[in-house]
Amino acid sequence: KNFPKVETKDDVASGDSVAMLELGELEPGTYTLTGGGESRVIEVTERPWQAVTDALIKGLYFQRCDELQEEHAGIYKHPACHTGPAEEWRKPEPPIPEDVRAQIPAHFLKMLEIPPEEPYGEAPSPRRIKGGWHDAGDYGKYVGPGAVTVAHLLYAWKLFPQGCSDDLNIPETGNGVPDILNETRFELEWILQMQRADGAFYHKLTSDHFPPFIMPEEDTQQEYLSPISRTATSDAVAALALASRVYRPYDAEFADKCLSTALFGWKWLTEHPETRPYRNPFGLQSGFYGDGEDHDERFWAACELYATTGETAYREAAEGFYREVRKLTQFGWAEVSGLGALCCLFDLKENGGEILYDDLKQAFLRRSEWALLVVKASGYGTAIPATNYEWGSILTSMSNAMAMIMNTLLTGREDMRDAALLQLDYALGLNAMDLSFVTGYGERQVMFPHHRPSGADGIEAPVPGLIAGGPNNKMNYPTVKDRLGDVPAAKSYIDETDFADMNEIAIYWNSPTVFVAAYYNALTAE
Ligand code: 9MR
Ligand code: 9MR
Ligand code: ZN
Repeated sequence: KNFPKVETKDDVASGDSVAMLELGELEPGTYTLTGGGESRVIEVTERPWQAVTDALIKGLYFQRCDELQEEHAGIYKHPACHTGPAEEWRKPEPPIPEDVRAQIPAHFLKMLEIPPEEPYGEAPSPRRIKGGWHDAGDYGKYVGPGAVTVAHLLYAWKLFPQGCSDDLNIPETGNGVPDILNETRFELEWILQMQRADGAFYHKLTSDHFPPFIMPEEDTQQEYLSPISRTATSDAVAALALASRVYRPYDAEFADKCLSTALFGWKWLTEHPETRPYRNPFGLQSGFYGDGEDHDERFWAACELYATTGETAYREAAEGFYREVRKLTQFGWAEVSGLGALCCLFDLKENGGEILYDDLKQAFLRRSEWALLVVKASGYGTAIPATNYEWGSILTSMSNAMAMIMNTLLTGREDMRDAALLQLDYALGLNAMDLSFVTGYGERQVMFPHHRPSGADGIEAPVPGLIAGGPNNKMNYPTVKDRLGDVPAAKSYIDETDFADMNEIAIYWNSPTVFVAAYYNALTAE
């Protein structure tokens, strides 16, 4: 078949000139596409997104802080890791010497004015905290990002159960609970252990500095429970309240535990209404996940508690925080308003009333138009503004895809549905790098993610089903700046292990991609 010549479009982010070819509807089979002196083989199948959706969920299994048995992990098996007792961080802050202070950038100094959170009561005796997913390329475990990941997965399952396969070959497979819920529970069980005696949640459980590229079981550094944070506490409350609804039909006792833990956390939050951003105490050099704003986290928590309990107090709290939140199409670790929107639009629905449903829906629909505009402005149809390629740019693409999918669920609009699909395509290779950012998938795929097990296991292929953060020209390592030179934003990417700023993987980049992939996978299941 010959295709007519198509108009090309300038893609500002990459400097490429891009022609998008509409192939029409194709019967399953293998096709060869030739043009411009190149040729590509295209395979058309009935369920093109099944394998990759499965792999992206299973990717989280590979992040488990646990023994990975050969039966489930194959060549990527490893012994149990991080098995020592965790200690609460209680080291006093040394004063900053004047000459050091003089070198600290002003915005950072401002942050240092925030006093670190005080510990509560007697130091708890060191205890083993089991499980949880390693956050990313490092072995830290962080409550807020973990809770957000949980929410992406639980909403994927709630909205697109047919898109989430139940045969992932994980230890719980076949226990009568859908595998996506089995995998997510592994993180929830860890979050439950991260509550302090007063109800607040520790921000993270990590060693005091990043280990070198060694296998997890070789990382025997002391793990510390960091100070608590309001954002971690709110995120945990939200995820646990949501989980108590999702898991109730399978395990009422677990659902009760999630809810009582969430309620205790909420009580702490109401007793500590002031915003006070987390700050890493001196000496604790693992991931920061700093966030100056906690209205969106509190909003999300109140929405989930209202959806779970139906009690007016939570509704009023959610309505109060709603006045402070605007970024309803964002679903990342720092900005969780979108997760509150998911709860309101698809769980509360009309029960949300005038503010949490009618008003929020209008505001959400308006905001999601912006995502579509970004797609239209891009030659490749990528939902990342050309000036916004930052660390973890994949999150912007996936958040916008989630928003456009939610729009199409509410309105039936096909332009939104198709624009969201271009984001999954982007992740899988329809991008200026001509590269799939998902390990193990695609003709040309990421081979050297910043991921300690992949770097240390002596196996050529990286652990499969993980997604790299992608191009970044905003907050780079100085060495990266030199290497990249003047390449355009969407090409600011190097597939080398060292570059965490472009090539690290993270659980909360996998999970929104699961949400997006599960939606399309479910469509082909019908
Ligand atoms: O490997 C670390 C990665 O997980 C973090 O996201 C990143 C944050 O800056 O830091 C990486 O660790 C590097 C450390 O910051 C500096 N020394 C080299 C470490 C490995 O590249
Ligand atoms: O995802 C985080 C990204 O938004 C930040 O710009 C970046 C630098 O602060 O940190 C990323 O999070 C890293 C975390 O701090 C430590 N574990 C690995 C995470 C992914 O790179
Ligand atoms: Zn571990």
